[in-house]
Parts: sequence; C-alpha cells; structure tokens
Amino acid sequence: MLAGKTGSGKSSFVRMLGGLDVNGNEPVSDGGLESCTTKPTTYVTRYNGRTVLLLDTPGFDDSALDNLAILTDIVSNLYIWALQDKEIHTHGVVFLHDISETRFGGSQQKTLQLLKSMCGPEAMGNVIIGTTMWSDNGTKRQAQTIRVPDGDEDVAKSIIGDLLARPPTKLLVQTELLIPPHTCEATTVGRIAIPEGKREAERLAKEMEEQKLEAERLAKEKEEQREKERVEDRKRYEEEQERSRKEMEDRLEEEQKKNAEEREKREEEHQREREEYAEKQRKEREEYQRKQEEDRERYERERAEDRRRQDEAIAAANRRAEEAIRRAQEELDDDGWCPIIFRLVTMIVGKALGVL
Ligand SMILES: Nc1nc2c(ncn2[C@@H]2O[C@H](COP(=O)(O)OP(=O)(O)O)[C@@H](O)[C@H]2O)c(=O)[nH]1
Ligand SMILES: [Mg+2]
Repeated sequence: MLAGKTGSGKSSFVRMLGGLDVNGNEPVSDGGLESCTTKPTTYVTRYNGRTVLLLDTPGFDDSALDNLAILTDIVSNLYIWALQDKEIHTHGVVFLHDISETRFGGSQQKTLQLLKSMCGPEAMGNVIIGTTMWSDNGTKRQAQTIRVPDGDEDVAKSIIGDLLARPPTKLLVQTELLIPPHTCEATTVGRIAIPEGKREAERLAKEMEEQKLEAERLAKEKEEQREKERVEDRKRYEEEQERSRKEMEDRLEEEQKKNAEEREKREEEHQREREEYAEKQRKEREEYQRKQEEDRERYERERAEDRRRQDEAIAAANRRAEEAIRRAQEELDDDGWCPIIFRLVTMIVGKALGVL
C-alpha cells in the first residue's frame, strides 16, 4: 500500500513500477496541485516474476470527514486482501514524504497517525518511509529514510524488493477486520477516525445550522430593509401625488381666477356695450321723437297755415260773394235783372265753395 500526503508522489511511484489498473491504465497526476487519485485504486505490476498489487491511496487532508470516507475506502480494500489471505499477502506500506516541504504539516501527521493505527506495532516493521521531490530541494540535511530520486525506478524497485523480501504481515486493521463485526468502527484506526469524523460532521452540521440561521437572519434583515424601502417608496409616492394634486389644484384655482377675471372683464365690456347701445337707442329714440315732434309741429303748422289760408280763402270768397251780392243788389235795384244776378252770385259762391 502507498500512503502519503497528496502530491507526495505516490501515483508517480506506481508509474515508475509500471503499475496498471484493471483497465490497463497507469495512474495519472495533474501536476501536483490537486490529487488525481480520489479513490484507493489497485494497480498490478510484476517484480522478479511475481505479481505485485500496489494500492494507491488518496492523501489524507485536514477534513476529518473526508479522511473518514478515504479511510473507509482503504479499509474495505485491505479487508478484501485480508479475506483472500491465501492468494494475496500484505507485505507492507510505503509512506512517501515530499522532502522539499520544510514543515511536517498537520495533514501529514494525521496521515502518519492513521497509518500507525492501521498498521499496528507489529506491522510497523513493514513500513518504509520514502522521501521524494529531491530535485526541488537543495537541502543537505541527512535523510533518515530511503531517498527516492526523481524517476529512479531502481530505488522504487529496491523498496518493493525490500518489502517483498520481508515475511508477509497483516496490518492491524486487517487482523481486526477479520474479527466480527468486521466493521471499520471496530478497528483501532476506525476508533480514532470515526469519532473525529463524527465530531467534524457534527461541527459541520452545527456550522451549517449557524450558517442557515445567519442566512435566515440576513434574509430577514434584507426583507425588513426591503419593507422599509417599500414604505419609504410608498411615502415618497404619496407625497409626490399630494404635491402634484396640490399643484393641479393651485393651477386650476389660478385658471378659475383668471377665467373669472376675464368673464368679469367680458361682462363689464358687455355691460358697457349694452349701455352704449341703450344710450344709442335712447338717442335714436329721442331723435326719432324729436323728428316726430318736428313733423307733427310742421304738420300742425302746415295745417294751421292751410286752415288760415282756407279761412282767408273763405273769407275772401265771402267777401267776394258779399261784394257780388252787394253789387247784384245794387244792380237789381237799378234795372230789374235780379234773377240773373242771383243766378250768377249763386254760381260764383258755388265755385268758391268747390275750391274749398
Ligand atoms: N520534482 C519531482 N516531482 C515529482 C516527483 N514525484 C512526483 N512528482 C510530481 O509531483 C506531482 C504529484 O505527483 P503524484 O504522483 O500525482 O502525487 P500523489 O498525489 O501522491 O499521487 C506530479 O506532477 C509529479 O510529476 C519527484 O520525485 N520529484
Ligand atoms: Mg495520486
């Protein structure tokens, strides 16, 4: 089994040994930024005519929950190996450590701790610690472990040869798994990793609950803020409405005032026109009456004149008649022509009356 932090070179180590998976593919690396190995995978290779199984594992990290999932996967692989005791012998573990890392960080310590719990004190003799990434580090410090130079197949093979030369062993976890209830919880490593995983799961659940509460609080706050904004918007809108209503009323009032003034002015104008018209009418009526009066007076005068002329004519006719009568009377007195004169007088008087 290969163990070690992500990027410590486990998959590369398998490649150096020519390990292939069930599909005939060699393990892949993605440049070390992130592990490409997410599940423990078994690779097969040959060494000195023997078939060797290499269990490549993902590195443990700082998440106990992820570690638990990884551990469960590894343990189930090791259990299968333990069950096939006759065919598969477990020879040991190669723990790889990136020598360029100056710190032996938490995840490596965790990996080592889990590894130790998995192996147990007896199988620890079958654990080899290999240091990798020598080209990245010019350090002169003495390695206490086996140095695995970059791409050095011989060293990799010698490590495997070394392990294969040792008597097969069973990791503690494998021994424990063979005893009922055959569960990971019942193994030493399980007893360490599972409570940690559970604690982390609880912590994560608590964190999630807190995040949920925080999200709810934020949502409530946001909703309150939105409600506040809605109220302010409504208030602003109502104020705006009130202002425009007042403006409209003022404008209307102004217009009404203007209209009333114009109406008043027009009324005054009409009144003046009516008065002027009435005055004109009155003057015309007076003029007419005056003319009427003048006509009547003239008529009166003419009638009086006519009457006077008539009277004068009658008087003149009377005078002439009297004269004629007088002259006829005189003549009658002179020569007995009385009937003829009388007829003449009658004729003249009759003519005079006809003239009238
Ligand atoms: N410089 C150097 N790079 C290495 C060595 N071993 C692996 N690498 C590179 O480190 C990266 C991670 O290697 P990988 O085998 O995927 O690590 P794993 O995550 O432990 O499987 C890859 O880009 C490898 O090519 C080594 O000994 N020296
Ligand atoms: Mg890998």
